[in-house]
Amino acid sequence: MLHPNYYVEKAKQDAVLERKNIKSQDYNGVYDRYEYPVLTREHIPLSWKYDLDTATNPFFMERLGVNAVFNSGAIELNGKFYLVARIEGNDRKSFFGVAESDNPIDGFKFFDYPILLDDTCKEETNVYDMRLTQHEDGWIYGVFCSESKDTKNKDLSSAVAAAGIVRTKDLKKWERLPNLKTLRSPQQRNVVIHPEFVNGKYAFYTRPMDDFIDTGSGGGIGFGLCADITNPVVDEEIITSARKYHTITEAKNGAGAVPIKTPRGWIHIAHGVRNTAAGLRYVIYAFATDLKDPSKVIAEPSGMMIGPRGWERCGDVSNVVFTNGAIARSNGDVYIYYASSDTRLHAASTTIEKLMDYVFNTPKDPLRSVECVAQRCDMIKKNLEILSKEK
Ligand code: M1P
Repeated sequence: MLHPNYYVEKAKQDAVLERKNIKSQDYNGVYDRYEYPVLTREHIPLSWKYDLDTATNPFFMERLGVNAVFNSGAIELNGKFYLVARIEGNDRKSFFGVAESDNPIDGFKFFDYPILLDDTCKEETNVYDMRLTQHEDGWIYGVFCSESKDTKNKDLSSAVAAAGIVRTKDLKKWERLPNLKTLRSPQQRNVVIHPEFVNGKYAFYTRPMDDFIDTGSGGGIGFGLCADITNPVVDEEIITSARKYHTITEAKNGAGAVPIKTPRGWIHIAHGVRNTAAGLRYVIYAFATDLKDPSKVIAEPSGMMIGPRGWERCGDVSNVVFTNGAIARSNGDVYIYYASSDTRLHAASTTIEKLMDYVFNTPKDPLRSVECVAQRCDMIKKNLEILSKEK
């Protein structure tokens, strides 16, 4: 006999899991938002939080609570949709859970257990933000942030970020590989494996950083090649999408979803950060790189693609939208999974055709107010001519 509150909580959870998602009224022509998040802490199985034994938990208390479910890798496999979410316990430690659905926008249910990584990295304290790459070598790679205490620094909160790597064929059995070594960057976060070999080598998008929070001299999203994935080392990192003064990437940026291959180039959906009096503000932006040379930026639409709106602006780390997963379907549909304020995960839908139009036909940021106004006035002038003919 279970505690009566179990049935109450189970019914509440079933309602969340069975809730159908609907497109929101929010319009921009580039993508659609959805009314309900696709993953929240309400999606976490009760068996992950409560001791269901009434002898040891007579008050049906959460013993191992979960604070947030957010930044998720995403993949479509054998006709099903999978999210590998960052789950943060009440103890501040993050871990990964795989959620499965028959469709991309609702009904995601977690596997029975979270992912228990091989304990190969004894100094590692925290793990988060897995990117899932279906690589042409036949493996699915998961690259995530592996965080450890910086023992060389007296500051208690000083940490070191590195890129951890796992691989799997079925999202159930995960093999851990050594962490990536980047010979010229002391810290790494937001690392993504490119899905194809480049010059016969594995290609990594990196984010060179001098420090745990500040990227310092790190100039933007890096790109480097690695000959052996079982002993992963990147020597030279060149900058693809660079940080720029007075733009959405001024403070830092980082690769997000695995790049999407389109007839005109690789489309990247990344995050950009700027500083404000209210703290760091994270938005999502897009750019394209050359099909043959995925490090060469060939289109860079101005500004943000997704910014935190309405209730997305509030949460554990407010004013943040962040993506590390998207699914591009063979029928041309694209689902971008983005988290808001480090608290919950949302879906946005678009198509390859719309993304190409957005990335290649949206004007570039001219980087100065006066030129931005001139750019806008050109469009207004054309529009007024069109509208005058409508009368
Ligand atoms: O809190 C916002 C994000 O901060 C970090 O991203 P970045 O490395 O670009 O600063 C990550 O911890 C990420 O998980 C988090 O969402």
